[in-house]
Amino acid sequence: MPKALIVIDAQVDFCPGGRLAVEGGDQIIAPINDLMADYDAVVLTQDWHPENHSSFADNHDGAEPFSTVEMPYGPQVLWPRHCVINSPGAGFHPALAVDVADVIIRKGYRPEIDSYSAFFENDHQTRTGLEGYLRERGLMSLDFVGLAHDFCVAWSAIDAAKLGFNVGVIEDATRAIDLNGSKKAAQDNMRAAGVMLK
Ligand code: VGL
Ligand code: ZN
Repeated sequence: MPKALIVIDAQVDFCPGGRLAVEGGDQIIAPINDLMADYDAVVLTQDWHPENHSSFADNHDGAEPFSTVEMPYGPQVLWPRHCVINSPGAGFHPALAVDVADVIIRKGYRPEIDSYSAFFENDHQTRTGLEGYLRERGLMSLDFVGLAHDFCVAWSAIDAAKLGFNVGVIEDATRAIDLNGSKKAAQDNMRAAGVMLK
């Protein structure tokens, strides 16, 4: 079965020194590059937020980063400002092998809604178009890597499993934010959805 490697948000702001740094985030870049040759296609995602994005704590009066608010589409964690469109932090890690990517999916560019998953925005309804791209190319087996394990990687992998793809997560090539036990919860939710943790 043709298979794709989906590299989630391997961006400067999620690596040490970035605005929403994930511990050890830079350590996974070389392993991800090495994995690419084993796949029929490589997909990169890029978190890509406008200045007025509703997931930024500083766009909510008095809100602290890492607190949760209720949005029309459900609960939403408020993050430090990160991956602002065209800012250096929104760029891919400089060592990532971007040239070999078949397609780059941007997400989170609508001010009113966040998008952790590469397939659906956080309302679980608005589609990014990635499912159609993969199906048209017959890429029904997917392995996920990248940042962050417990948010964008997990949400993407769970959506892919629900959509009927054969899904794995290569955990050594991910790193977690681990907010209030979110890594363990993400692992439990992925297993329950039929995602293979490799
Ligand atoms: C992510 C929080 C906010 C991620 C993106 O890539 O996991 N997390 N935006
Ligand atoms: Zn984001």
